Amino acid sequence: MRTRVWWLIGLMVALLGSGFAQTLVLTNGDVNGDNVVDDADLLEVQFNFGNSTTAPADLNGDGIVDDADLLIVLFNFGAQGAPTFAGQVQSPQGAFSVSLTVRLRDWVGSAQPVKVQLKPVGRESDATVPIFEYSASVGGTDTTVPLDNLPAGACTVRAFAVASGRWLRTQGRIVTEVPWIFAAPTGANKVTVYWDGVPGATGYRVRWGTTSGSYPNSSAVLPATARQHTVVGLDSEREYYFVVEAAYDGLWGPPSEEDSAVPHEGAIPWDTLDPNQIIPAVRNLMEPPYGYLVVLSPEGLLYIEDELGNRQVKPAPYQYNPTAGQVEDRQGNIVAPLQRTGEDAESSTGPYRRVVTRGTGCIGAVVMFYMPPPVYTYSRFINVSSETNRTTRDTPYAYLGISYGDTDMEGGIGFHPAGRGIHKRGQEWSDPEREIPPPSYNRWQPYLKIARGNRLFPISFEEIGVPMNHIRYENAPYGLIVRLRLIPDVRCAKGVEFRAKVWAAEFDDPNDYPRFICDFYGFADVKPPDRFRGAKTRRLISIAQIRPGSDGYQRTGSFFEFVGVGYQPLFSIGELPYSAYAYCPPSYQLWTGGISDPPINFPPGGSVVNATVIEPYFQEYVHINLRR
Ligand SMILES: [Ca+2]
Ligand SMILES: [Ca+2]
Repeated sequence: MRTRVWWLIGLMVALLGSGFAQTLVLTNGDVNGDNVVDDADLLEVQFNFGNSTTAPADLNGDGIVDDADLLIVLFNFGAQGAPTFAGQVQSPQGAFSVSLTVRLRDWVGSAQPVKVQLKPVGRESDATVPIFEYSASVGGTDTTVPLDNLPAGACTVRAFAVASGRWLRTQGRIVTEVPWIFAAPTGANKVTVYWDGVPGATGYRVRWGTTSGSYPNSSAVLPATARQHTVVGLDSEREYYFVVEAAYDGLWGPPSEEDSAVPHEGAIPWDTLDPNQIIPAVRNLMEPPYGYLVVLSPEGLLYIEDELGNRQVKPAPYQYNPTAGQVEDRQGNIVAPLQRTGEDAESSTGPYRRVVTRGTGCIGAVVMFYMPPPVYTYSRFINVSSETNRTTRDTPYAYLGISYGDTDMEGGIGFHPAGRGIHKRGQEWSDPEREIPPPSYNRWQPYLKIARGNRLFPISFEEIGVPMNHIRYENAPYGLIVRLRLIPDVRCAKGVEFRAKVWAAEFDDPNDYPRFICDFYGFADVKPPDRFRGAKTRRLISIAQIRPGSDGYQRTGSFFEFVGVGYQPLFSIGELPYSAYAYCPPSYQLWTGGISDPPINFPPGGSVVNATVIEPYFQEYVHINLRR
């Protein structure tokens, strides 16, 4: 008998559309369980020929060893199963699910216990990478085996019967879905689709249609490096629905979540990557179209225009790490802590202390804040303990936030004391590449962040070493008045506008607009909440404090006092020209008890967080005190 050795690759079926399925068929004929069908198995069948038995020599499970079993060996003669994986079996951990169909070939007996194991493609022999394992009961007909809690990526999957004898270990491949997509209109007749990569994927395709859930159109196969694709020739003002699929060598994974977009005149042409087209298109959406412009594009590029009209484009230098709750540079060095949702100032532990008012049913907000100067004559109103630069990096913030589903966006300003830069190797650097010193002055820095689930996301945040938008106190001895506005664009632009306008506070004259200092305008991609439902709007004053002490909060020595909401409590007691408004389409309304909880103290006596309410919901001033 000639010897043929070939790898059994499971039959893969990837159907276009919702009928996505893959099938692993385990090859029969290995009577002695050595993972090869050869002479030894043939001899076993011949030796037991005519016997009634439940032993593996009865390969097809009909209770007798006969011609049918002999044919199974002959038909599969020379076949060799896939090897075992190296590594330890571990519980699967991940966010993805794929269904696999498994079948025992040439089997009429009862269902048998089968194990399905998988490892990332290319790491099959790497013992340091764990094996994820699933158990199923499988017979001679197709059995669906759900593989839940998978990591993202392309995996080699191997299935084998738990009992020795009959079936070879069979190998196939699966690829999970694309974890995130975003479809943005980029012109009157086109939409650009962005996505996150699937580890190990060899290609992608974008599919679309005009009905949700149906995608009759498909792009060509796009390379493994592709992360965006522009679909052209679409009808203007018509809604299209998109999914992205990842492939491993022609095997297509399940479709991503769906996103939709409406091509329209005036859409921002992100796909051109041209600041001279993108910036004017964004300006066209602004009212009024002045001020510094810092635009965060869907793929994480910053488009910047300064007050002289100089334009530039560069990768967003920082990203938001939702797991750690901090802003990091691309090397993972810490820039600043940011807020994490879901923890209250009133809880006994938490990464920060804050005063928050929040409500549902609105999708945006405008709030006027008063920010005291760090020091005025001999009084200190803002203090960030210098030693915390290396540890907690506690620092004051004032910001607005909106969350819905797993998306959270936040825009505001954060205080950075003189001497703080990027935390790297136990030191403060302004620029880790050039290793120049951090700024020697106190400043506020605007930021705009979007987080979706635990995805690392680029952030619009002015670079510490490039101080164009550092808001300094040098011309504002009485403090700053900051007007924050955060609102998803409801005019089909599929974006969120964030604006911080800053004036120097004037002594005894709070009702005239004081001297204008700067205007920061951010624009980032986001999916506005479906018909504006389910959004939670919040406004906050906080000190980030990322390492709580044993008594629930750490007395770091930092404090932040006399910050006002719609109110200027320090040098000239009085209302600010605007107080607090929430945006509920189609218009703004006062931030009232109808939409929000009032601010509260922590502990109730207010020794750590003290909110003095002037008018409930939209006028107050706040002290947060972590003095030791
Ligand atoms: Ca064998
Ligand atoms: Ca038989």
